[in-house]
Amino acid sequence: MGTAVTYERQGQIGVIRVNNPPVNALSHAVRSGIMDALATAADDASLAVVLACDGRTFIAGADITEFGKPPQAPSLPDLLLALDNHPKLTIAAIHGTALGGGFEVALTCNYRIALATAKVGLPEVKLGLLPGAGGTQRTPRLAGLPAAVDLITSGNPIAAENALSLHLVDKVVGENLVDAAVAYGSELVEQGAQKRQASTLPLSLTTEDEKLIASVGAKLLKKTRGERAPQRILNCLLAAATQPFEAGLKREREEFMACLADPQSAALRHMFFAERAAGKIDSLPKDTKALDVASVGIIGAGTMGGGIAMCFAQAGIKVTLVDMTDEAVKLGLEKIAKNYAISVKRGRLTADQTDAIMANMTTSSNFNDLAHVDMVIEAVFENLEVKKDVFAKLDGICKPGAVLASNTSYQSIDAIAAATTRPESVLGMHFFSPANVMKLLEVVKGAASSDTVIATAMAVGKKIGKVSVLSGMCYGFIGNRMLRHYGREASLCLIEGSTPSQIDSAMESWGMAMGPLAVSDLAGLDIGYKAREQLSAEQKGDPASYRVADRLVEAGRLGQKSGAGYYQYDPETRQRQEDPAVMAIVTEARRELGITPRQFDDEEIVNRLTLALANEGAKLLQEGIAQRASDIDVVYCYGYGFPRFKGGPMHTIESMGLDKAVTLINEFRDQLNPEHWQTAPLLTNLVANGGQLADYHRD
Ligand code: 3H9
Repeated sequence: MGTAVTYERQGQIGVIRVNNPPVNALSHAVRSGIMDALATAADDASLAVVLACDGRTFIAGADITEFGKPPQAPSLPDLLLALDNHPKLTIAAIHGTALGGGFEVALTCNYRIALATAKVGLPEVKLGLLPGAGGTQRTPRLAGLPAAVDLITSGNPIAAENALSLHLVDKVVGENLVDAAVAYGSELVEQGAQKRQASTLPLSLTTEDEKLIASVGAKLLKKTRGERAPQRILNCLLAAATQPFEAGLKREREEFMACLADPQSAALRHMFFAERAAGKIDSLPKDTKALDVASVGIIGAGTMGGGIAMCFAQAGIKVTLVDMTDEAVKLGLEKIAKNYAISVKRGRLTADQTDAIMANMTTSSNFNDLAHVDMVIEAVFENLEVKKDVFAKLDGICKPGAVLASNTSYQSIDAIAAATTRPESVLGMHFFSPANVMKLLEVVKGAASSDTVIATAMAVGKKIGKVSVLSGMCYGFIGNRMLRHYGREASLCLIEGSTPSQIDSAMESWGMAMGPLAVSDLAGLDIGYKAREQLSAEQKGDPASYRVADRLVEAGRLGQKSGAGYYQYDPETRQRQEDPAVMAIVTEARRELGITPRQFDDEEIVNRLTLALANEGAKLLQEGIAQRASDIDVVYCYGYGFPRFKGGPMHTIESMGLDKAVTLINEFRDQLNPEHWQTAPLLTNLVANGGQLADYHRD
């Protein structure tokens, strides 16, 4: 049986225990161990069998690292066939999170008992998969089709009590789970309980169900922007309600295998591990301890500062929100309260919850009130001199050891740190707008930032629910440095012959949450315009890459805030519409620069924009600004609306083939602009040596 699974008798009850840290995933050793234990239990004198797990959780699913490798018998479906046909009563004892294949194991048992703190769910859709071991067939038979549709297409786990009310769990206990499960088993035996197989429960399709499946399908098509697993899940659920169990199971297997072979699932599985890898900092000594952060000061009560304050207050950390005047902090706080009022109205939070969050916030217009906080995050105007002044002031006020962070998007952390006498305490914590919604946090390491300060920022990021990625110091850090190249190519595609709607639609159909020009309109075209005003002609680069944007601003088209930018916006719905006036501006800019427009196809747009990102990403990787390629993917998927089902820009080129990516980049270099398209040496080297971005580590 090995060490991953053990079997023992407690009186008349056999107890199978899985012990496969950290999450008891169904690796080959676990599958074969359970299979052996079931065989032992079938032949001994036990009257019922409890399946329980050691450690922090019940089985949290198939072992994701095994996907894509040659299958090893027994497969999970084979194991579940043996479990379903087992001669004894079977009882799953659930604690922690019974997820995916783990919950499918539990659903195949005859009875389920759970700790009140446990959660159950079928999160496969988040990996571009579907429950492939009977989950799509057993769940609707136990809980009904509407509940199954919700559980499996959302992938979100539900609490034990909720599962109880949906008949997915039979009993909930507060403590001593395994003892309670053994007692439950004895009770069932005494009562003469029969084996109860979800597979034999009846299920039919009502007209209401049919309507539900059609409407959920339509909604998901729009929401998931091209993900295929949700539709495949609905196919399986439809089969569950219209076909015998065996036929439904066969359909599920076919759809599961199709998902597994789909590059979307490979990308989503890549993202699963990428998110977890991002939290690990290779250069930090193992014993580095993060400081406790119980209180934080946020400087700047504008949109950004307010959003950051919300993140901390929601995580139970005391916030002091500071701005120059009482009026500014009052306005900031009102805006926060308004945001929470909307959340209450939409049912996302209760009034009591928002009161508790607001109670974590105090405001001040006096920097001296930051004397005792554990961490300060500066979110003032994006100007180096202003930021240096703030940090010099903080240096005189804050207690020794306080972490001093800047939310700058571009400025040098080293220059900011040099304004203090404690550069080791200074680093960047770059949030993305709206800060209370966007998951990404770039933690920017300055030359002097200490290990403790870096570890603290990463730990705090996790505590406030962000996915944190470490970036080294360069202009724009990981995300915005790459974005310049993406934005440049979008502008060049426009002036060379495309249209705003073709560019945005091409990128959106490919999977981006929003096309690049629509994003510029949302952010405000005046921001880039003002930034360019500070630059020399040389720094601004190729005029073709900003001429149209300049002319739009000069025509008063600042983006959504002025009702028009690259598009015209409906004042009520904010729906974008093409505007002939924009194409007149584009035509004039082409004439000024002597550009003859040409036909564009969507593929060129997608290739130019994604390869511009990835090529710069490879340079960041080689320079050591990013720790690993997958960190860059996390930055783009969580901060810039890159589709997770494409796995980020680096995974995109890895999966298209680095040789093909380099060939295209070289073609762009030769045909478009050698300065814009300097092929990253790392990519050329990897192609020459047959290497992979995923394996690249800078020495
Ligand atoms: C499936 O079941 C398909 C079946 O329907 C059909 C098959 C035929 N496999 O997240 P954490 C690792 S699909 C391998 O930091 P937490 C994880 O990488 C699967 N490894 O902990 C990390 O490693 P490291 C459906 C896994 O406490 C470590 O465990 N199930 C797996 O914050 C700790 O993870 C899911 O999708 C796995 N299944 O959260 C559940 N899971 O330390 C996926 C975790 O080296 N898992 N690891 O970085 C989760 O959602 C969370 O891990 C969980 C714990 C909530 C369980």
